[in-house]
Amino acid sequence: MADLTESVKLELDGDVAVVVVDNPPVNALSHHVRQGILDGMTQAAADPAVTAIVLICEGRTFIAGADITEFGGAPKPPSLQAAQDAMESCPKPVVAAVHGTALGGGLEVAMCAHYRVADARARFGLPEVKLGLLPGAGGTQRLPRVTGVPKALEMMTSGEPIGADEALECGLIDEIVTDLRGGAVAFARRVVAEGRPLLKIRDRADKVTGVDPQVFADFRASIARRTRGFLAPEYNIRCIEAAATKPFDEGLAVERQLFGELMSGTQSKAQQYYFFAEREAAKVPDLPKDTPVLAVNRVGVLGAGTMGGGIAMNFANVGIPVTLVERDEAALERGLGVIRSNYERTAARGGISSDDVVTRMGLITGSLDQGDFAEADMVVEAVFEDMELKKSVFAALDTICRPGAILASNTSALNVNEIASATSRPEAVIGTHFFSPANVMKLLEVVRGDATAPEVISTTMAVAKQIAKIPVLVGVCHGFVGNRMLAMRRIEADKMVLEGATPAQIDRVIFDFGFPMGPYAMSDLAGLDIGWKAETSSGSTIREIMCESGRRGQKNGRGYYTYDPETRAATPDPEVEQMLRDFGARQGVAQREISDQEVLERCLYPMVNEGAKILTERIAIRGSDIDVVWINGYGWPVYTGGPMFWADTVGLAEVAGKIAGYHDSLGGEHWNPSPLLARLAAEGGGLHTHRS
Ligand code: 3H9
Repeated sequence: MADLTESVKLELDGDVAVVVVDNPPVNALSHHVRQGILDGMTQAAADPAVTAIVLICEGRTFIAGADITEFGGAPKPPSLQAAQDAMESCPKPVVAAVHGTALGGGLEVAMCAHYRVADARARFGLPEVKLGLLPGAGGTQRLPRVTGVPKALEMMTSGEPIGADEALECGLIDEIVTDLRGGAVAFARRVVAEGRPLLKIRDRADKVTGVDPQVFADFRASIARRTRGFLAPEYNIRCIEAAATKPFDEGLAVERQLFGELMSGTQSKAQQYYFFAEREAAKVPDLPKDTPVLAVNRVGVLGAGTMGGGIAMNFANVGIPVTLVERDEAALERGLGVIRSNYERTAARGGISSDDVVTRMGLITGSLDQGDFAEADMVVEAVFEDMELKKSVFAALDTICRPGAILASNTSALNVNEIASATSRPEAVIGTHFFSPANVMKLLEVVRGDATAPEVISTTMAVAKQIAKIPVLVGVCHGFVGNRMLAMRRIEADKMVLEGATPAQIDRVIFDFGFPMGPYAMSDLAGLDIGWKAETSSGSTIREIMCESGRRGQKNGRGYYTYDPETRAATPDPEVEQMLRDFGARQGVAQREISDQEVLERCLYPMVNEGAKILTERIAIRGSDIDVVWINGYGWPVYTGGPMFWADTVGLAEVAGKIAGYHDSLGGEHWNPSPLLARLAAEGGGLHTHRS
């Protein structure tokens, strides 16, 4: 056995050399890994006692890709291609042995072996698209040569991995083995004994010859909606087109050119930043490392409405039994019915099996008695957003729940400290703000009260991960991070529709920026009459005049837009626009044409300003946490990095200058410039890197 570098060693198993990579946590292709693979291949090739070589990894996974932390720095030799060439051109059979995930550069390395074996749980993918990139180590040319064009298109534009069975079926691996190392060595010996050829994927052309160009056109059309605004999916497609139309080396040149373009652009910087931001958000700096994580084996959810039902599904999805309590039989039946039809719809689309539907429904027990929460380890309240109601609910939970249970509120804005004050155990109370639909949206704002105990925080963050959410820990203030910033956008949008902009113009600008929809389309979707009462409505706000004129949003086909009853297509409503202009005129607001640029600035800059205030008040731990909230909770386009990263890209001096200008010309507390923003702008600092 010999240590080749700090992370790679060479072992001998009889006549088979085993190159072992050990670079925790995910065996990324740091320069010493590349060096080790290159040296291992070279030495084994030169050793007359060696007949074949196995490349294998220690730890939880095969190589999970290039070392992203090295991106942006000066390239360190050797290149990945040098290591790959050493494998591919090795005169002895090279077998890659895969467990865990062979991702990105990891799969690209494996595809340079002559053969691949894997254990049954291994997964294979080229997720570079999620980092705003394309596989830049030959993956764009090799994958389609193995899988064929349609599968390569799907894998590379989605970034989603495939399992070992599928990899075997499409020829990406040659065998599934149970004992990975033993199986790989035995496979290598068989290759030698049977005199099998040294297969090079680069030499294959069978699956990329004669591909109908229409395949690409159809595929582009099929992903247009979900990839709107992103550069990387199109660049990946162009590389696969090159694989189907050019010799290998020319295709490689196209790959290199397009990889370089993406790497130097802002989208990939934003998406790489986001990759680490999401992982950072899970870390709570002031929690001692040894803070226990409590067991959560049974959960209670109060309220079987849209939110409560969605929340219950999250737990059932990962096998945690849920007691779902409602006030009356009809509401409970309705809630359970919605859950069942959600599951059935997913099953009909092939997302889960019909057995899964039965299992998951079996994990959700409906009840009309809150006393059934007595055994729960965690109860999530999802009742109407009203402080008195929430306090009475928590007072009751305090008497019902066992000591040590976590009492969580799904409030989207209210003061968690005040809610906790209704109990004798404020240390057990925490906010868990799910986003709608709660079974789909990834974000979970975890709201820490003044008294919330460390183990309640650590457990809630861990449970969030267990139910596949992206948790971000925030502090108490009205609306927390997300809704507090959203309110700033709304103030300015509502002012602009009285000054002469239309809801459709504002929505278009926000949509073109990359959001899935603008504020008025979003209001129509949510329903305009949430919290509106006819008896007390006095025609004094935009929402009141909209509701008073019978507009409820999508649900009755009339909101800021009119909706086609069949297709649900939205059309701007001239009556609404006139109504808003009249309302503005009654208030003495001068009308003028508002440019798209002004719409964008007045919608987004107050949010940036508020984000800076949130950081000053330590409501968010880091600027990057705010970006994680906005990308996952509100659809802020990830390729701009989120509001904090985006503001830094625009330039804080520019943003701060505009905010000061709008403050002077428009007034309003939300335009009061954040001193932090002004300071960072003056010092040349960044919001996305700021820690509070
Ligand atoms: C590429 O390969 C380009 C090539 O085509 C061309 C080159 C020329 N680098 O996610 P986790 C860290 S692009 C550096 O919590 P899990 C991560 O930050 C790459 N660090 O674990 C975290 O650190 P910390 C293509 C990395 O078990 C720790 O590892 N590959 C990298 O939930 C644990 O990560 C990808 O995009 C990396 N490549 O999931 C794969 N990957 O503990 C990216 C992870 O300090 N990685 N770290 O917070 C993943 O998808 C997941 O990490 C993985 C494990 C599924 C592997």
